[in-house]
Amino acid sequence: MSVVGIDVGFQNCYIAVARSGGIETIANEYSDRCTPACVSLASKNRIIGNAAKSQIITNFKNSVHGFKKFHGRAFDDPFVQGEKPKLPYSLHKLANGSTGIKVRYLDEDKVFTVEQITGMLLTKLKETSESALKKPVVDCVISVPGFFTDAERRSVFDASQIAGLNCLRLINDTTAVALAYGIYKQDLPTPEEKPRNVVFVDIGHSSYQVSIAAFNKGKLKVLATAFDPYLGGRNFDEALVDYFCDDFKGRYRLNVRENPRALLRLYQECEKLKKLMSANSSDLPLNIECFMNDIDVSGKMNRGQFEDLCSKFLSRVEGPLKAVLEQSKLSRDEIYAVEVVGGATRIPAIKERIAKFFGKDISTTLNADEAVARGCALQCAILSPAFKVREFSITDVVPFPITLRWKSPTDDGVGECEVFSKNHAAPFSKVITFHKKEPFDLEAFYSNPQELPYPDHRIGCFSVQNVVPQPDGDSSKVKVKVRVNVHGIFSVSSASLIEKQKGEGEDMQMDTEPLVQNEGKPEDQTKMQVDQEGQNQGDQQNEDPSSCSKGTSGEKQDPAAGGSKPKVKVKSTDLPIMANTIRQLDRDVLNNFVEYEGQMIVQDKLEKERNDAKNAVEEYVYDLRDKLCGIYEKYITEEDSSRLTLMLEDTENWLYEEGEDQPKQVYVDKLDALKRFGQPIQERHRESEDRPRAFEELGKKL
Ligand code: ATP
Ligand code: K
Ligand code: MG
Repeated sequence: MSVVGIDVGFQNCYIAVARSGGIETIANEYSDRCTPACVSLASKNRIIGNAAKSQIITNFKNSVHGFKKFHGRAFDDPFVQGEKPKLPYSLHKLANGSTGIKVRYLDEDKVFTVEQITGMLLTKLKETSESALKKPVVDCVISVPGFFTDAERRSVFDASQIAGLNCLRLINDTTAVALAYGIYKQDLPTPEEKPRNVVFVDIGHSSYQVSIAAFNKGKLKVLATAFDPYLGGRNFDEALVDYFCDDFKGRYRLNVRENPRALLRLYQECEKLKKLMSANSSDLPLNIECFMNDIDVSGKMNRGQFEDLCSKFLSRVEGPLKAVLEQSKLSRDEIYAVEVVGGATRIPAIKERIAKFFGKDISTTLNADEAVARGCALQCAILSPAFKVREFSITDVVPFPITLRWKSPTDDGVGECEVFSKNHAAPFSKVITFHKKEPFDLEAFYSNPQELPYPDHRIGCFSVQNVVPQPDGDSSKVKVKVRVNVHGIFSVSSASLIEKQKGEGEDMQMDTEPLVQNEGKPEDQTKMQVDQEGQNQGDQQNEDPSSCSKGTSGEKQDPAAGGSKPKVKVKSTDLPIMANTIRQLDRDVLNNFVEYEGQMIVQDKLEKERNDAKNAVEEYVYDLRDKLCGIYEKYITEEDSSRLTLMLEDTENWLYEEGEDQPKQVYVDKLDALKRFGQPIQERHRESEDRPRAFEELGKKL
């Protein structure tokens, strides 16, 4: 079983794999360790990754990129509406209100969901890792931004299922980085000593995340996280594009914004220029030939100018740093190091601001591009029973507090309780006790809509069913387990009805206030501590992130029965829970997507075989033609040679004309036909090559 970690970036994806020698980042068929998050749809197949990126300009309407943040978002979502005019491809409102992506595929108009598009990208990444490892890849850990809400996380998880992956954990980007930082450190403080506090900053193409983690030997605990979900390298590209659009309008009278192709080219050139400016502070040129209306354009920019252009973005660097430090309650001198990753942290002005805020040099000991993927692979290794890895416990945080609300006879008709506070440890389960006579609904939502980078603060409604009063007509005690699971997703995961036994009635709590009981142990402590023996943790593996236990779990212990009190005999019955979470993809629809992805994979494979067959003909033509004037010259009569040359020329012309687009078999037959002439010459050549060699061998023996 392979152990793989995947960083699905807004712009760049990386795959890392755990091997006995350590963690390695995998290169794709272009020997590139970075696979662009780009999917291009065509009339015969899908083109994904590097090849798709090179089509962004030529096939702009069907080359989908910049889609990561559409996960879990409605079409009417203000973020989606804000992105829409900037995209070269079309968005489309789906029947369930979600964001669809409209493209031409197999010569038909098609609307794909974002789960399908990410599913395609993940299929590509899966295939890349399979061809590097030469074995199937199923288990993996995938990174998500720490600020992703439940709807976004579920959507990414669904994408992994479409690609046939078994995602053991959706891990927060900076948590993966913290793991990659800590697991191999030999000099961490012992558990009794003061922990080592490290700040992790990740600024990618689309967003900015920061967290502080406390390390001791064998463990890391995230203390706090903060974000600017809308600040990343793309803002800096946009600032340059805006500048040059104005510049070119003034100097060349060009309206670049009206020409999607030119605009895309300008984006690419501006990104290159931005990267150059990170290494160079002098004036740098920007030249684009045949840019628009046959006009060549040129401009220039230097780092100082660039920083002025981007001052409003640069001033946003400090906010999250301040927020994370405040939440952690640490002082600056309690920070051991500030580690930065993500491409945009290469911008000198960003680095300077981070260093200035913490009053210390920033460290770049981690690979800025690959650290997230490497952390994912390490987490996958820890979770996989198939792999032995050093024991390391990870405690993450709940980034946005979560509240439960229910109907209550007192409290103005509604009861409410914050079940997970900000920065509460995660994953984590809690048991809440209710006193009810009938089925009831628990509505879960994020407590502070104003801090949420998502327009809907609801999480979902969980109906606890089959609740009945006690035989004497009293309320029943209902224990409800709520949790934030390993993917960072909330659920009401189980419920049970506790039946009074004789003699127990007196000390029952009759209030309607819930009794919140921490289960004592964060889930993480039991789930993450995979020891060298590779302990099986089967129950965690195939977890549906939104599933609720339908009354099959074995949670029968009465938390109140613990401690010093004498044990009370109780009978507990598991209750079914109906979950209705927001923007949840219907399971039947998901299954159809899984099936459709399979069909598209087959289609791509057939198209690849067809293309390979065509290329084989072309290669044979070139190869034989070269050899006819070279090494084969002696083995064919002049007359035959010119006949064959003519035939090769015909084939070449055919390949550009009616042979351009034929079924695979046509190419196979064509190649066979050519080989009938070519092979005898090849044979004669080989025989004559072999003859002297055979004599030599014979000579040696004699
Ligand atoms: P996200 O984390 O937002 O999902 P991502 O993971 O795809 O995005 P990264 O690969 O970390 O993003 O970073 C890509 C960004 O970094 C791009 O905006 C790119 O232009 C920028 N970048 C890369 N190298 C440099 C450089 N030398 N100077 C400036 N910017 C750079
Ligand atoms: K990345
Ligand atoms: Mg990233």
